[in-house]
Amino acid sequence: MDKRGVSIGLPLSLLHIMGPIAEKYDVEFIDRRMSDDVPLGDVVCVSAMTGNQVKDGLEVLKQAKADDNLTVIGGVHASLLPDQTLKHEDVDFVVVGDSYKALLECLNHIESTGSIKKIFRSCEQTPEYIPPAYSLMNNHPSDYFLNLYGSRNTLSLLCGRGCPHRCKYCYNSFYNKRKWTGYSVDTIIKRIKELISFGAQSVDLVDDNFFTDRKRVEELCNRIISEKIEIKIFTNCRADYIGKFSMDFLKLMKQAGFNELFVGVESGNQRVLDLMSKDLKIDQILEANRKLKEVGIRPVYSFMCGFPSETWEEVCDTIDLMLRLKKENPNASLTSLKIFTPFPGTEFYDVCAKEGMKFPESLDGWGDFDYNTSKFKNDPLLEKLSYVTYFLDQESMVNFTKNPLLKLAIKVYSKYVWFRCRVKWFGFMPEWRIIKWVKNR
Ligand code: B12
Ligand code: SF4
Repeated sequence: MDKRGVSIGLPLSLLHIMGPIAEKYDVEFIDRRMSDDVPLGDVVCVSAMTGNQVKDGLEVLKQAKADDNLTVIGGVHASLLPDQTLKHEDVDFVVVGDSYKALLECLNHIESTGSIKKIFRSCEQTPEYIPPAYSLMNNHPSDYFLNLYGSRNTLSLLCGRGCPHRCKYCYNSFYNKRKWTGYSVDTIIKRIKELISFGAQSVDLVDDNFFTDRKRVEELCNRIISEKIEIKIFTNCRADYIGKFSMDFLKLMKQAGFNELFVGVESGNQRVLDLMSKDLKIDQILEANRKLKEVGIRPVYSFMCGFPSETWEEVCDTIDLMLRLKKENPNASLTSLKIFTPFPGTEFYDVCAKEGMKFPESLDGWGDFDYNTSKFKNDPLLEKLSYVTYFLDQESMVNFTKNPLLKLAIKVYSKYVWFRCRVKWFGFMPEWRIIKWVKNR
């Protein structure tokens, strides 16, 4: 749990690079999501993705500069906008990309010259695999148990980087240049056993695209089964991949512990899917749904709306697809219809900028860039939909409470939302404010 009582995953970003750094330097590791401590040291390194992590990171960097220390920032945000990031008065160095070697180079530079304001870039084609340095943490890995998909003791694990696809809302084309690197089955098995030794009952694979190499997954499943490793595995998978997988392969996955798959459907309209270069057909989504139903792997489908040029009729196609997927596979879980936010380093970011959307011009501004407030379309109807569509998935909502009266109310309201979505009646809808209030409490 973090300071606010929200469950958070292992801090893999720094754990995956700090091992070799700790062999040469004294490293103190602070997870600011868990503690208010401010790092003390000659060099303070921060990792942040766009948004509130940047904001929190800047507080740390400011304090470090006030204490006369040098500062380094790395991670997704700094890698996507290195020049702008370096301009910040509290940032001395930016490290771009995945490699610990670039950070070592930066630290060597500090030792040898001491001059500041420089960007160090990872030049490796395939970054070397560095095991997460759990021993550097002040916390035990079990403090990072996630309560995901009905399994309480879930720990995060990275089995590879990158993705060969080109979705315009995703950082991959820019950050990973559409390249994929997968770690070996031996490495993954070793890491899974290690997480089990920490008490994990399930793992959340945080890869961009875990299924890029189907043969590797097959080998992994066979190893898990033959070594009788008791673990549940959660990760995401493209619908077109599932459509192409044989039933035998899906059964093997299920036997190995893949009980749920997160599937990014995004839109129910072919033009919009093509617009975002999703390279996915509606038929493939329906086929994936049929196969997952047959094999008994529960899909969790996600959806977005509010893309540049998307019409209301196209949003309605997505609502229709949400209803159809759930109807044809009642075991499926639906996320609510999320409103699209363009992140830096994606093709849609440039599209939205051309369409007139204003983006922060400084690192401070990116700290306030929030997926709740920085949408391309600020359409009140879409906002209402993003809240009420939580209730299309009655089973998931009902599980949020033990109160039988509340459960009954959710069931009744869920039927009402289904009716609204079926006939596309989104007129008088005062209840969305209550849902918003409860959700953001
Ligand atoms: C797990 C995850 C989460 C978790 C939290 C993760 C966390 N660390 O706090 C949760 C579910 C909470 C989450 C939420 C969100 N996420 Co997220 N998430 C991921 C995911 C799947 C894995 C992150 C991870 O652990 N990666 C593994 C580590 C090892 O990789 P890494 O962080 O890139 O670190 C490497 C390098 O960047 C570098 N590095 C990192 N830090 C540093 C620091 C220094 C000093 C140096 C030298 C190097 C360095 O070295 C590391 C090792 O190679 C990534 C996608 C991915 N596969 O990475 C998306 C991703 C990071 N998330 C993303 C987004 C958009 C979001 C949300 C906005 C989504 C949403 N709409 O709700 C929110 C925002 C949360 C916030 N601002 O706080 C985007 C980030 C885009 C961006 N511009 O920052 C990503 C890339 C997904 C994507 N395909 O676009 N997320
Ligand atoms: S959204 Fe998924 S499939 Fe598309 S580029 Fe990103 S990781 Fe790959």
